[in-house]
Amino acid sequence: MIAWNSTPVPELDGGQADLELFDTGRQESVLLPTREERSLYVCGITPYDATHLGHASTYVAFDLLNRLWRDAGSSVSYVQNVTDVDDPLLARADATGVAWQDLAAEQIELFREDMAALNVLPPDHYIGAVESIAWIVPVVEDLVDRGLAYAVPGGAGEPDGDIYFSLDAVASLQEDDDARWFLGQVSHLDADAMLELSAERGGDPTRPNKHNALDPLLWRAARVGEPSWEGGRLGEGRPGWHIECAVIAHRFLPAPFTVQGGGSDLIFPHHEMSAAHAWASGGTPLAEHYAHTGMVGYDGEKMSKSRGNLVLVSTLRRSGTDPAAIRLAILAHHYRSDWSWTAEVLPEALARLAAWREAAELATSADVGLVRDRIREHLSHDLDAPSALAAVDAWADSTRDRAAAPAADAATGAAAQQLSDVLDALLGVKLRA
Ligand code: 5CA
Ligand code: ZN
Repeated sequence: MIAWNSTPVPELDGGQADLELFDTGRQESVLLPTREERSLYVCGITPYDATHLGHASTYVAFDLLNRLWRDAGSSVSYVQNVTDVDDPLLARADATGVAWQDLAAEQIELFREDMAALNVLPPDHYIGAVESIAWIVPVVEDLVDRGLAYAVPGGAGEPDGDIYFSLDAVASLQEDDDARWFLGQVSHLDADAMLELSAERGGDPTRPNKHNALDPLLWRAARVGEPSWEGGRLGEGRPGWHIECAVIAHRFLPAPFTVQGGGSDLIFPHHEMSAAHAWASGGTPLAEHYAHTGMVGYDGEKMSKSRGNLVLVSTLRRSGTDPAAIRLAILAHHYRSDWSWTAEVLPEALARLAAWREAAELATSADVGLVRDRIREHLSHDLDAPSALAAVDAWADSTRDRAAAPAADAATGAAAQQLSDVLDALLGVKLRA
């Protein structure tokens, strides 16, 4: 499907040093040297709720990574999916009496508008689950043929033919002393924690007749009242969630690609299982590194439709909030921290944006290089946006003081433009419309 539009990213002088990034799989920061080519997959939305601040914060975080790599001269291949058919989407469509396709189309369009407004660079490939079914089917068939997936018998209202991935069969393919894949290599959770999270996040650990309670669904046989597609030897049905991302990433990116990204709610089971699927079907790791964003809440609570506390990007936009301020509000929090949207967050961001706009008009060409280098430096330390913002604040304060003094350097309009180019290219914050 089509992604969204973006304005060209200004090109800056100089290059970026190596990037240090926290890798969930390795449980430590890793150094990513500058390379000609980098590749990124960020798990996209399930389009049943318009973009809330949590979603926005995740996509803005990986947008920083994308921008930093581009700034370093790397060419970045970026892929994002849209889970445009899945249980939560179908449930919401049923509950609200809309066709699931209409709900998805409407929410995807809103997401595109939100991303464009927030100056998030679009992926090169924006791929829906529905459009990837034809690529998923042969992968699942192959897993079944190789004894790595199995059908669970129906009964209790369930049809025959749901296909599950066998974690134990895949584990037994590994040489003991040379295990290149193991369950837990992304999340490092113990079995009890995995069972708990599997039940919470779309798995079905208590379903009878599974070989291992944690085995994830690969293919869901057709049910009355649910959409389904031709599945070759699998029969009519629709794909499971984790195989969607594994197959889309494999089709459009190198194996392994550089960074798999998403919110921390995706570490387990989603990224753990996608990694397992990729390994079992392609014989290579899914990604070199896994990066996860913290969860954004509202006043200390989880943000959710049922609590009625979703803060939507589209609502803020419609009320006239400058999207650059929304972006700054997000960037004021480190991407790995869990944080809450509170009454203070937006006023602080608006004040910062106004201060930066004022200071930019007074910028000299010496300021441009200084601000650029400080932002690069902070972002190269695990995308430390809050420190980058503090550095720009310090520059803005000193610029205001300097302008008040009689011996102020002459500011030029060209420097003001260059300074806003720096903030746009590296932070995605547009001072000028
Ligand atoms: N379609 C799947 C991924 S394949 C999905 O998780 N969709 S989602 O709409 O629920 O979330 C979209 C993205 O936003 C995911 O990367 C998810 O981890 C992230 N996300 C969801 N809620 C929050 C939140 N409260 N804070 C930060 N990120 C969030
Ligand atoms: Zn995903």
